[in-house]
Amino acid sequence: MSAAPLNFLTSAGKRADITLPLTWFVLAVSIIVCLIIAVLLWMAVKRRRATGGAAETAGIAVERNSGAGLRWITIALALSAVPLLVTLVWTMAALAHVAGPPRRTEMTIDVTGHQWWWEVEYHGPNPSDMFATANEIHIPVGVPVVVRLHGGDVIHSFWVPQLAGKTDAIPGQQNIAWLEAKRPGVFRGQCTEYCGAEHAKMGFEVVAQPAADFERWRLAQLQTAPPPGNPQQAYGMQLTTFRCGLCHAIRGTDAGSHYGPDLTHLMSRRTIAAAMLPNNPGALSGWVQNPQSVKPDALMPDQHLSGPELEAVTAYLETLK
Ligand code: HEC
Ligand SMILES: [Cu+2]
Repeated sequence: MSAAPLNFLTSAGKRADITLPLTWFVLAVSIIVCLIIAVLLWMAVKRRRATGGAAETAGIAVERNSGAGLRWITIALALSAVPLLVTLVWTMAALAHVAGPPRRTEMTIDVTGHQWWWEVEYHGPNPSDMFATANEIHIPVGVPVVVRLHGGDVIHSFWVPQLAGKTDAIPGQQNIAWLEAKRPGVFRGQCTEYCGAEHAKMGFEVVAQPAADFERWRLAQLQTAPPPGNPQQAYGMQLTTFRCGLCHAIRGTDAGSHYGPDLTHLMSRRTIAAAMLPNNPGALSGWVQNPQSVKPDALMPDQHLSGPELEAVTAYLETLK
């Protein structure tokens, strides 16, 4: 079951724990009700099957219309009200539990939905604790994390089925979601509000880590990019700042735009292009040269670099650990 990354019938988080039993209950009740109706219908048809054509059918209908069945209707209504009532009360209680973040929260992050990727910003007590990343959210295990959701362009929706339900990310408004993972792991998320051509290719991952690993990751993300180590990387850095800095930031270099994903620690991420490609050198240089073939209409144009230019850019990007 864990092989299906968006499987919402397993839970690894506090919020999913609350909604999952309700999901199973409603599913079970629905199946049972459908079965009961099907059986009753089948029995009725079998018992009263007419053999004498239209006249007999009419006769049966008139003959049986004595009002004796009304009692059964009352009983059935009363019976069906019970599971409906249970569902109502349970839903209200579950909503009350998952809606707001718990009172005691230690961490708040900002997540912005863009066509078609996710910007993730971390903060701390000092301005120097702030950094941005993309499409990969790290959280410490067992800590409730408040996620302030924003819409960068159109309405998106933030969903990590194994951790929490859906919350919309709306331009001009701040919605609050929260995540709390029970165990370490990588949990796949997805945009679930149609937001244009590449909506289906707008995924992300939540990486839940033990506190010490998370802290190590956070400190590494705060670093600026290292200087290039050889002439090819230096040439790559020059090209990257010039060609890509219009849209991307690499902290510590002149590339400072936040139009596209922050690339400062690109190589620390498991995937690129909003969880669409594995992050390896082949996929990376393929994406840089021809993003439009992976995600047609993505807001990164094909780059038309020469062979040596692409090699240098890739060599430089690979230093962004
Ligand atoms: C016109 C703006 C623009 C330019 C120029 C541009 N990009 Fe992008 N880039 C984007 C956008 C927007 C995305 C997000 C695309 C998506 O996933 O839908 C992106 C995504 C990426 C990603 C994937 C990042 C991730 O974590 O998923 C990489 C790597 C990347 N660009 C590298 C480059 C390089 C290298 C160059 C220069 C050779 C470049 N880009 C030029 C806008 C741009
Ligand atoms: Cu979408």
